[in-house]
Amino acid sequence: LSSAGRVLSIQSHTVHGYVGNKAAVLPLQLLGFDVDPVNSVQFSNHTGYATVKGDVLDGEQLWALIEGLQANDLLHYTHLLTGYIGSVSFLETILRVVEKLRTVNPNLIYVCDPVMGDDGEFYVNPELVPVYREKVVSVATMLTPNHFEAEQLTGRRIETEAEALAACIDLHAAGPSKVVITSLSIDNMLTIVGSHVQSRGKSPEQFKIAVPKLHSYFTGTGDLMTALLLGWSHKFPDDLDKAAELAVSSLQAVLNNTIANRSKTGASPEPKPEQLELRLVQSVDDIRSPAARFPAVKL
Ligand code: PLP
Ligand code: PXL
Repeated sequence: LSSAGRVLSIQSHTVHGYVGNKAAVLPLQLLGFDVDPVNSVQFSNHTGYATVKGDVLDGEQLWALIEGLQANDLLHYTHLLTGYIGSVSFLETILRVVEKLRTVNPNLIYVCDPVMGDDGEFYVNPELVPVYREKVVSVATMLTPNHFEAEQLTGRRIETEAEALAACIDLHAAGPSKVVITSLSIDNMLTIVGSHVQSRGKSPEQFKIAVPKLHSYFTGTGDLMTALLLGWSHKFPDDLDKAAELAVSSLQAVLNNTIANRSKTGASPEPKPEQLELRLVQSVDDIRSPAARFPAVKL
C-alpha cells in the first residue's frame, strides 16, 4: 500500500483542542498521507481561552529540526503545509525550508494558509504582511487566504464576487496556480471562491461555493479547511472545484457535529470555547468519505 504523499506540516500544537496541527494531522492521515508535524508552538489551548501557557519555537529551533532530518536523508516531502506563524524570523525560516525541500524534490507542493487576521483585525504582527506579500506568496503552490488576508495580500478592497475573482488573478500573477479564498463575507452569505490556472499563461478556471454562515464561533476551521484542500487536490489535481466541494462538505459536517454536541452539553447563551472545539474524532467518517452536498458553481 503506497501513501498518498508525505506532508511536512508546520503549525501550532495545542494540548487541549483542535487547531493548527491538531486540526490538520488526523484529516491528512485519514486521507492516506504520512504527516510529519513540526509544532511551531506548544500551547495548553488556543488563544481564545482566558489563559494560555506554553512555548514558542523560534526560527533556529525549526532549522535545527530540518538539519536533523537532512542529516538522515529524511527531507523527502511531496507537500509542505504552513498555517499560523507568529514572527517574521520564523516566517523567514519557512522560506529557507521551502528552498531546501525543493532542492530535494523540485516538484514539492507548498500549501500556504497566510494566517494574519479576520474581520478587519490582525491577530499577528502586521510586519508579517510584507513578508507574505513579497516573498512567501511567490513560492506557494496553493494559497488559502480568508477574505481579510486576500485584501491584505493584494491591497484590494474586496466587496463583490468580481473583486474576489480579480484578487485571485493578482495572486496567480505573483505565483500560486491555485487560490482558494476560504470565507468571503458578502451580503450576509459565506462564499468560497476558488481559482486555478491549469497551465502558464492560460486564464484561470474559477468557481464559487455558497455555504451556510455559521462562522467565527469556531476556531481551527481555516486550519482544517486548508488541510482538506491539500488532501483532496492531491486526489483531484486538475479539479480544484471538486476538491473544494469535498473539503467544504467535510468541514460543514464537522461543524454540524460540533454544534450537535454543543446542544447536548446544555447551550448557554455564550458558549465556552471548549464547547466549540471541533469534534474531529467524532467526524472521521465525514472526513474519509464526505457526501458532496455543496456544489461548486463555475464562474
Ligand atoms: N467557517 C465556515 C462555515 C466555512 O465553511 C469555512 C470555509 O469553508 C471557514 C469558516 C473557513 O474560514 P477561515 O479561513 O476564515 O477560518
Ligand atoms: O486556528 C488558528 C490558531 C492556530 N494556533 C493557535 C491559535 C489559533 C487560533 O486561535 O490560538 C495557537
